[in-house]
Amino acid sequence: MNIALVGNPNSGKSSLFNSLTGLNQKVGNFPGVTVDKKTGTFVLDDDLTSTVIDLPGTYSLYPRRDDEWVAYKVLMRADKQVNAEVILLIADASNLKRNLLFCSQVIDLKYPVVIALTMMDLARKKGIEIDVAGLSTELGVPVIPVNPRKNKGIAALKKTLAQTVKKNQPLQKRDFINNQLLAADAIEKVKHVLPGTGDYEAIHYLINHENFELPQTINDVIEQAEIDTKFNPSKTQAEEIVQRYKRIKQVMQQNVVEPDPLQRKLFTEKLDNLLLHRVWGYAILLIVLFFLFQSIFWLAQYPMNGIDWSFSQLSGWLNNALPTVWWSDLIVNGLIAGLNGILVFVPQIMILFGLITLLEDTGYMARISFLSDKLMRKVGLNGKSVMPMISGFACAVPAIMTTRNIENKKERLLTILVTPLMSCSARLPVYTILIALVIPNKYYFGFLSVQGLVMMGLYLLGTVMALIVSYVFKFIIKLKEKSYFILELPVYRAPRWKNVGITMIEKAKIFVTDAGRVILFISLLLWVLSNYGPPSRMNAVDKKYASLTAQQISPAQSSSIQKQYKSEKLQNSFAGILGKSIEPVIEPLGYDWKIGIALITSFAAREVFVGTMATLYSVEDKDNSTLQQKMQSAVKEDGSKVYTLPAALSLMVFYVFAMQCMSTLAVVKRETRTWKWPIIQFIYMTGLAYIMSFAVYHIFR
Ligand SMILES: Nc1nc2c(ncn2[C@@H]2O[C@H](COP(=O)(O)OP(=O)(O)OP(=O)(O)O)[C@@H](O)[C@H]2O)c(=O)[nH]1
Ligand SMILES: [Mg+2]
Repeated sequence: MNIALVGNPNSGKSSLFNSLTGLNQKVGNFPGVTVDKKTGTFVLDDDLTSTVIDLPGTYSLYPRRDDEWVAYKVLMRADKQVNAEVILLIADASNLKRNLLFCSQVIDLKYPVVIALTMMDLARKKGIEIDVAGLSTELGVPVIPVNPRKNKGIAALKKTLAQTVKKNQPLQKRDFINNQLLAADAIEKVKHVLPGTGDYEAIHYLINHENFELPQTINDVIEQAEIDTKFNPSKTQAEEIVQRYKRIKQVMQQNVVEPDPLQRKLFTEKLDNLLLHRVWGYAILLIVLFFLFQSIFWLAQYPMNGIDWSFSQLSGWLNNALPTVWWSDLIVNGLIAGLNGILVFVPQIMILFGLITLLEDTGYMARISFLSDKLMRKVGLNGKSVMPMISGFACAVPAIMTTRNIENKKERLLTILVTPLMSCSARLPVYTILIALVIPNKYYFGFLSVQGLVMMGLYLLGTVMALIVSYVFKFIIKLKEKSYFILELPVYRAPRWKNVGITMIEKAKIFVTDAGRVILFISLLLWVLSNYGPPSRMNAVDKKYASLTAQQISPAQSSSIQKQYKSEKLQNSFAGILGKSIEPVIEPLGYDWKIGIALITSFAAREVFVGTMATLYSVEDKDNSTLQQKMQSAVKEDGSKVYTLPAALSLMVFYVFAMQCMSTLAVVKRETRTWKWPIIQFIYMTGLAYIMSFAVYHIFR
């Protein structure tokens, strides 16, 4: 049995989905969190297992955005993967009137329906009283109050669902409104070619038939019917809404007692007076963002140092314990170094995701959208672009998917194009290690960390560039469509700490497994590439040093010769040859061939940078020093330092702008349905990276 969960955005669908299935579908206090379908199963009754499908929120059956289309297609039986047999409708009791519009539309589609009434606690606070039994009689479907946040009412809901599923409840005869009145003749013609279609469903076929992949013959008949009956879609829609609200008004009058709207001021409204204030609102916003970044850097440093220290202990111990054979080198310098490179960033990623979840869960994210709409509009974006952009600080892939809730096509495209400029968590490791190399670890006033400020500067650089790029593209991309910004501001809610905790752990897991796999694979590959080379060249190096070490020398000389030997071997290895071959291109940016290797490996995914460095430096050097110490002492052939301030800054800037992520390109292709935009994105971002790094290197030199 398939049960589809539908309802208005932010009404608690995903929360209920989680309560039913025990899964952890993403929940957030922001309309438009779910943008795709997600399936789970649960035991409905002793002997009955059901599948539930969580869907994006929809305000009405007239979809405007891509995410609304997902739910609409399921409801119109036009989604081949989902066959919804029972509809679990979610209605927000604190906004009943608006929610009933959608409910009444779904009821008229003639599905077996059960309504779950969420937010009863909020409705009560607002002073709204609902006669649930009366409402159920009036609508002709079961209505069950639930609170998925507190897991209340779930048992009763399951029982009712089981009854509905089992007894195959006779469907309502009477429509909520008389749909026949809207376009009787046209409806009859549709029903003639699509037998078994309900009146209201027929209206939707008339309006949206091109989107349902119907056979051409049927499409032709429908189009002919429209012409013959002079069917006017927008007039029909408008009339339908008026009719529905008329009836909803009656239903509300009979079953709902609403307080005088002026009487009570909710906590949310009082708080919004401050947080959306013309001056204070923006000041608070800046402070919030400031603390967001400071805390990522500041809070995470302790666990990070701990992890780094443990790994250097571990590899020191292994170095002594393992016999000196080729695979011990692979384990210590390939595997362990690669693992260290992954795990050390887990604290920062967890903190970043935790804080973003907190912003979303409390409802403040929606206020950020609201406050920034004006600025965003100037550069061709929209207040709704802010949520994807801030999520882009974590990872561009899910962020680009959330752009589905932007109505305007051009604004959505611009948001997709610039979101990867927001510094994602994969860049964090690169920034962290480079900052530690060249920026002093000093504090102003005891808490303002200089390193933290530079970090913030990098994030800001990406953000400002995103706005500039959008502004430029706004003039280049020709796509005209009316733009509007409608975002429902959700009420403030206490964050659910469990949700925050789960998100943090989930994201850490995903990072360690997904990124980890890539990093480990590339680390190992790199270890091979940097230990082996064309035999002729490697042999020549071997020979040269064999004769050198044969001479009588002091131990100090011998160790320095050993180092030179290893370094020369690395240069002649496959990796070395690769890095050397791109050296001419990157030299103007201040990089050496080792950085060149890192740039090549991190074109698939940026996370690989640190692992690459770890592998490259450990091939040359076998001391137990940390990667940072090794990089610190790295020198070029002429003896000058590799990681000077200009070179490191230039490299940071390169990582701010360059498009080095296959997954992002793939998701952009999927969302824009063409290769054109990912290709443009790749070219403009990489070009920008090159030019900006060049400029930075030459300014600071
Ligand atoms: N007070 C209260 N809050 C609730 C209740 N049900 C859900 N919430 C909260 O409402 C917010 C939205 O919940 P979601 O489950 O993400 O809503 P959704 O319908 O899936 O939203 P979209 O995916 O954006 O359409 C979350 O902050 C929940 O914790 C309820 O019964 N009472
Ligand atoms: Mg959801």
